[in-house]
Amino acid sequence: MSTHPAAPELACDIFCAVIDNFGDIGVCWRLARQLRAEHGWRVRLLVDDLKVFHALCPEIDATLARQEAMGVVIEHWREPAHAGDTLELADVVIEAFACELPHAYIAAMARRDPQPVWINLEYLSGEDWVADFHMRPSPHPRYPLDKSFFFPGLGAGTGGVLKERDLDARRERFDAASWWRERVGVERPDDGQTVVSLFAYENPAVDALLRQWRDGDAPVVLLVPEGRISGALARFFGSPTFAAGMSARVGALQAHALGFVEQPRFDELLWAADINFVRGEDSFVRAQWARKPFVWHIYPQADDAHVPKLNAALAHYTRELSPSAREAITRFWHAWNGAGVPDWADFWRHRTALQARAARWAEELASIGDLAGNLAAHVAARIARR
Ligand code: TRH
Repeated sequence: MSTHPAAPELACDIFCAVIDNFGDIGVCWRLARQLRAEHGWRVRLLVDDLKVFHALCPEIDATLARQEAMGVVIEHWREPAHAGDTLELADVVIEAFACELPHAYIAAMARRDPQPVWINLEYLSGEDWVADFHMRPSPHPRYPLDKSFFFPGLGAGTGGVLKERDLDARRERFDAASWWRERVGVERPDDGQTVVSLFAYENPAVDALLRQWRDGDAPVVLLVPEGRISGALARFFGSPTFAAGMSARVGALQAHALGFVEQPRFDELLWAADINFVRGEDSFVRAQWARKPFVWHIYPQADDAHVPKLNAALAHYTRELSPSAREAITRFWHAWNGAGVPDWADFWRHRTALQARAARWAEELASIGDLAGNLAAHVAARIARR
C-alpha cells in the first residue's frame, strides 16, 4: 500500500559538499532516504566525497559516477562545474549548507518552466532568531529565481529536525540483550552499572572524566565508537590503540571500542546506553529522539560562534528542570565544550530528573513536526500557489 497515493512523484536533487567529518552527508543521506521512503519523491543525491559516504552506507562504491542505494540515485559531484551527468532538472532543488550550485545548473533552473523550488538547507540551531529567518526568500542577483532558506530548529516556527515515521516503533522493538551479544560480545550489564556511549571530537576534558569513572563507587561501562576520541582512550589505558573489538578495565571503569556502523544502525548504540555523549548535528538530534540524557560536544567554530548555539540548546532542553539540575547540566555541558572541568558526580546525581526531562523534551520537539514533513509541506504549498 502506498503512503502517498495522491501526491505526484516529485523529482528532487540534493547537492551536498562534505566539509569534514560525517555530519554534512549524514544529514543529507537521512533526508534523501526519508523524502524517498515517506514522501515518494524521486531523489538524486549529488555528493562530492563518496569515501565519507561509504562509511555511513557501505554499499556505496566510491569509484562509481552514478549508482543507486535505498531507492536514491547517488551521483559523484565533481565540483565546481559538474552539474549532473545529464543535467536533468528536478522539481525541487536542495542545496545543503550553502554549498554552491554549479553555474550551468542555476542557469538551467532559470530557463525551466515551471521553475524548480530552490531551497538552501541550513545548519541546525536552537537560537530564537531562526524562526524569523526560516523560509525567507532571497532573490538571485542575476537570474529571476528565488531561493528559500530552510532553517532546522528546536522551537516552533522553525523547520524542526529529521525524524523517521517508524523511529519510535523501532526504538520500542529494540532488543538490547541481543544487541550487546552481537555488537559488544558481552552480556548486557545489569541495572547497577551505568552505560555511557561516547561519540566526540578530540576533547581534553575526557581525561578528567575517565579518572572520575575509574575512581568512582558505581561501575561505568563505556561504549566508544572508533574515531577522533579513540586516541585519548588508548593513552588512558596505556595501549597503542583503542580499536574496534578491544576492551579495557581499570577500577570501576570498563570500556569497549566499537566499529563504525551503517547510519540506520547508529541509533541502537544510543538506545543501549543510559547516557549518550554525541557531537555535531545528526548524532545530537538522534540523542534527543533516544529519550535518554545526553551531553553535546558541539562542532567548534571560529570566534566561539558555537557558544550561543550551545546555550540555546541548553535553554530548550533544561526548561522545566529544577534550578540545581539546570545549573549542573549547564556546568557539565560547558566543561565538555572547553569551559571548566567536568564533574560527573555533580551531574549524574540528577539522573532521574534528566531521564524524565529527556522523554518530555522528545515530545515537545516532535510537536513542531519533522524536517522532511515540514519541507514537503512547504514545497507542496509553493507548487500549489503557481
Ligand atoms: O561527524 P560530525 O562531527 O559532523 C559534522 C560535520 O563536522 C559538519 O561539518 C559540521 O558542520 C556538523 O557536524 C555540525 O557529527 P554528526 O553530525 O553527529 O554526524 C555523525 C554521523 O555519523 C551521524 O549521521 C551518525 C553517523 N554514525 C554512523 O552512521 N555510524 C556510527 O557508528 C557512528 C559513530 C556515527
